[in-house]
Amino acid sequence: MESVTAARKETTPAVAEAAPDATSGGQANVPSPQETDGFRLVIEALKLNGIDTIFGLPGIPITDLTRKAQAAGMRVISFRHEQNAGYAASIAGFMTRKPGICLTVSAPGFLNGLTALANATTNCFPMILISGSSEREIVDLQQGDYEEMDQLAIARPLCKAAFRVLHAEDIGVGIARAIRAAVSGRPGGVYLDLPAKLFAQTMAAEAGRKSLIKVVDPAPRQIPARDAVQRALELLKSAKRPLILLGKGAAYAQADADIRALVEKTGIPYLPMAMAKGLLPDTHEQSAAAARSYVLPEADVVMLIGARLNWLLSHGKGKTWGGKDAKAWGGQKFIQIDISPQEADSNVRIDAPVVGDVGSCVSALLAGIGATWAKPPADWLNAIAERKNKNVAKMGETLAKNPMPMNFHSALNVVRDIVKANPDAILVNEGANALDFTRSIVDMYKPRKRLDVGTWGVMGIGMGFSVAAAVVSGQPVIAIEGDSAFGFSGMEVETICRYNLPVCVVILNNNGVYRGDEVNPTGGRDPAPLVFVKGARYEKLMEAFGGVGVQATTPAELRKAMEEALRSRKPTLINAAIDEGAGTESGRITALNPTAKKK
Ligand code: ADP
Ligand code: TZD
Repeated sequence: MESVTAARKETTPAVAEAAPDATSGGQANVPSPQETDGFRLVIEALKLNGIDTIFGLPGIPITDLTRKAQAAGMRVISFRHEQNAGYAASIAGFMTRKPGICLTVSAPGFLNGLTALANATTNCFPMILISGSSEREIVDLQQGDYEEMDQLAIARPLCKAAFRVLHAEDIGVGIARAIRAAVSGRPGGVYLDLPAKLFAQTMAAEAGRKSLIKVVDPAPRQIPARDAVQRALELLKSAKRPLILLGKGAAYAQADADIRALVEKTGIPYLPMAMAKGLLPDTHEQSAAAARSYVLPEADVVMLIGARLNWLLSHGKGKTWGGKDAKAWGGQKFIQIDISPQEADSNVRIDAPVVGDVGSCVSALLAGIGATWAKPPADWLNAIAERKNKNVAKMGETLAKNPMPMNFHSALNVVRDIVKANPDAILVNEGANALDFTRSIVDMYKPRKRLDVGTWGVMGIGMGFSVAAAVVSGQPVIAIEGDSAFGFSGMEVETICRYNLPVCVVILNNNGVYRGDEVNPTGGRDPAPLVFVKGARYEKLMEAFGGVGVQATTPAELRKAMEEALRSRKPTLINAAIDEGAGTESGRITALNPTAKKK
């Protein structure tokens, strides 16, 4: 950093004078008591709005911002790569309904954070990526500044809104706009560009204080129209085989008691999407999760609550829904509760859109169903129960097997028990097989306890999500990771150790992407593209930073190590050796994988 800093001062003396290097410790530019500066105003604006944590990675021009934020009592969690800080911010946003803040340096740091910003927008997680940026005059004339990049233009298409603040007196408005954009309506990612010069700008302290905005009602309730609610209730009442689908929008809304009441009072079977698991306990008798492939094609009226009919639901049509071919409509009628008025009809016709926030919509529906609602026909419920019992029994048999080496089932049978015994623990999950099997095998008991790859199926969320989950909730975190998935963020085990977070990482290690038994068909020396070093000792990575590393080759060893991790709350990494032939290509989404026609 020294040499870069020196070079920057040399080439841009005027800038260096006006805005002393942010990494110098800030001594050169301490405002007088009557004055404030850009650094302080950013911090005060965030604090004023109840934002108490920053996830980021320091460097020019935001180094001093991280120091001063910590000095001002904020929690500043420093990562080893901005992408992980970004994922942390986004999931903190999901968990708290306050925008998670990711703070990065200019150009490369900004770009590293951008994947997480785009992912947050895709998943409807509220987040603000705040990046320092280089000098506008030089960037705009493309004169070759240190880390030169037109960041605002690049961020804009990947987020809900993007803003830049040039003057200290506008910081209050800039942060207020960013907060509103992130959390109101459909939540999403927001970019806030803060050029280096802004931080050192000074202004009168009193005027600065007055310029800040405490956002009133940042995510206003959106009450659904009465006729929309009525239309939905009538359609629901007419159903012979109704089904409720709960999505992560329902989990986000934190309307847990009303959602449960709606499901239970109507008696309608429900399916939780992955991150809606636990909204009602997965063991709930109305859960149709174990009969998913039966209920989707058979249902006649489906009520979506905070879930989109995207690829994860086969776009609401095709064979999954009983359609004759891949694109054919299965004949279901849909009710869709969503805060976004544009969501309805995105894939199939929505007969009863209810636009509003989940909390307001569900309470309006509850008021409408009253005390006399007839439960769904018994033959529908019985048919589901029959399938469910059969599948649960079959799964029980598979889980009870004890093959050597372990497979996904025998390892996840342990995880299932540990989560059952620790229902407050947060489960982070990524991989392909490691994801799909965990989702179906490990029951969740409480809302917002399962955090995973979401709408994009993105690898790399693991350690960022784990850090944020532990920091935000104070609860233990269990991260179930494919060995490939873990590699995307593995260096953050240092972060986990540094902050001494109660995170237990379990790597389901099958020596590669999807599985580890492929060979190079040419017989050449390079390994096949999907395989890794055999028997890699990932647990040593955790030991390197003072955490606990365990290699587990049997379910008993895995159980012992997980129990100990949860008891001790020490950063722990368990390297669970899984049969390298156990996985399938792309897990459950093999069909999306274009392959050459077999001869
Ligand atoms: P899943 O992947 O679980 O199916 P999606 O991410 O596809 O869920 O869908 C979430 C939906 O929830 C989005 O369409 C989003 O607009 C909606 N949503 C998010 N927050 C709220 C809220 N507070 N009230 C209503 N809808 C919401
Ligand atoms: N890169 C990114 C950012 N996201 C992705 N989803 C992928 C690549 C492709 N991909 C998957 O969809 S799953 C996966 C990759 C690389 C890893 C699967 O291997 P794993 O899990 O070891 O994590 P299993 O249990 O062996 O299947």
